[in-house]
Amino acid sequence: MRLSQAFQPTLKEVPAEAQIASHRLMLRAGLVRQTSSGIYTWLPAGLRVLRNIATIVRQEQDRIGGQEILMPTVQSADLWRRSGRYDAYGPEMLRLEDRHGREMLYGPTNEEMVTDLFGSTVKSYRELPKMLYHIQWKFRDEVRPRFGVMRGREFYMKDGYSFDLSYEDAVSSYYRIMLSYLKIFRRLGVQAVPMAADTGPIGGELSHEFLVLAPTGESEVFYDAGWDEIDWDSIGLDPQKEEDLQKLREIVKTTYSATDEKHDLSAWEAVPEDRRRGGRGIEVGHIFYFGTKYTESMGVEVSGADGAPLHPHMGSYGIGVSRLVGAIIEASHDEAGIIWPEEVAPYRAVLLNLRPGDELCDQLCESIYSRDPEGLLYDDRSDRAGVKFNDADLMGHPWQIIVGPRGAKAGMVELKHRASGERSELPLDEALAKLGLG
Ligand code: 5CA
Repeated sequence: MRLSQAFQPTLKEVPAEAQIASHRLMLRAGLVRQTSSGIYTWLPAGLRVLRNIATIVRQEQDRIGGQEILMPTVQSADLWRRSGRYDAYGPEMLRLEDRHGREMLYGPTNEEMVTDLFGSTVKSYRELPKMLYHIQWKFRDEVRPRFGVMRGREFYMKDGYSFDLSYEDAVSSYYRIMLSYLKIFRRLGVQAVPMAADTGPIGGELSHEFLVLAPTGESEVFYDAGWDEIDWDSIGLDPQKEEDLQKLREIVKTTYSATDEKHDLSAWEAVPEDRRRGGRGIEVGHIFYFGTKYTESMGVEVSGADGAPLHPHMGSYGIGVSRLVGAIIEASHDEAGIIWPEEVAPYRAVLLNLRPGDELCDQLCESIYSRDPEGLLYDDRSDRAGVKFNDADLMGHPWQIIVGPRGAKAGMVELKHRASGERSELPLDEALAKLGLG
């Protein structure tokens, strides 16, 4: 994309309403615009990040047997009356009425809808287990929407739902998802620690939140340094192997972690002092095992192996996809702007033409840009070099390819790695090879 043509309205001034870094940076870098309290339009660069996150989530869910569906945002109140949650949910639910006077709502989550779908489709134990998920907009009329997309009213969530025949199978599904989540967050370039949690309006008896450490997080967190030492990508645990899920359960049991709500002082004191870590955290995911809560209340059963009907055991598993955009920035930025992890960045590299109009600079830039016009952002604007450097740092693409008249003459470009700040002057071929554009 040529920046001269891009719809990416960067702002020089820090917007007054933005209290935390990620909110400020998202507005300044032109990722989102607020349309009303807690509701945002996603601009092209922001949408690219949102999609990149969703793609990683999708790949990892599919890898463990998840099947993607897409349920609607608008639901009927009757569905929620069947589970008893229509009245219980309270003022966070946006209630609507259609032209026939039928009560509807904008879905804050989808347990009822997916349970009904499952119940009307699956009849026999032979068809279990099943894991369905979708990535869809949700609405919760939060009392205090704040921090930009972090606590919005309309937000994008991956919600997944598992159906198993027994408690044991359902708990395996739960830990399979937990392992998948740990891999997802690792791929997204953030460190997220699972912490035992309350189940709130979703219900159930087993629940963990995943928290990304950041000083502006809404919860206080306490955890054993062990969580920082595990690389979930290379740990070699296979979510499809029961014995590996057991190993994960052992890690969870023996490596302390808790938010302030669940903090256990005596367990904390058993953690050696030099291994105690604390701070604040942003909840980017939340998983629940709630057994037969919905299958019983909504009258969903399948025939068991012995012919007797049984209520499948369920769990539900959320990831805050839009919140993650903010959380990743909270965890990865500096004074100058955003530092995108490679896999989520809107563009892998930005190409800076320091002297548009100079024949050599233009030629060199065009030849680089033509190798990957989809994956490169080409700053071909006629602005001063300083403006381009500042915008490049603000937008935070992992690499900057800098082309100036002196280098262009010698067939050299400068590469800047945004995260480390390292700069190197390289022959064009070498620079391209390093970025996989050779
Ligand atoms: N049905 C369950 C699991 S699918 C559920 O709704 N869980 S939840 O309430 O914990 O939400 C899942 C995730 O959505 C949270 O971990 C959080 O990352 C994100 N989320 C929740 N509320 C908001 C909000 N107001 N703005 C942005 N993200 C949110």
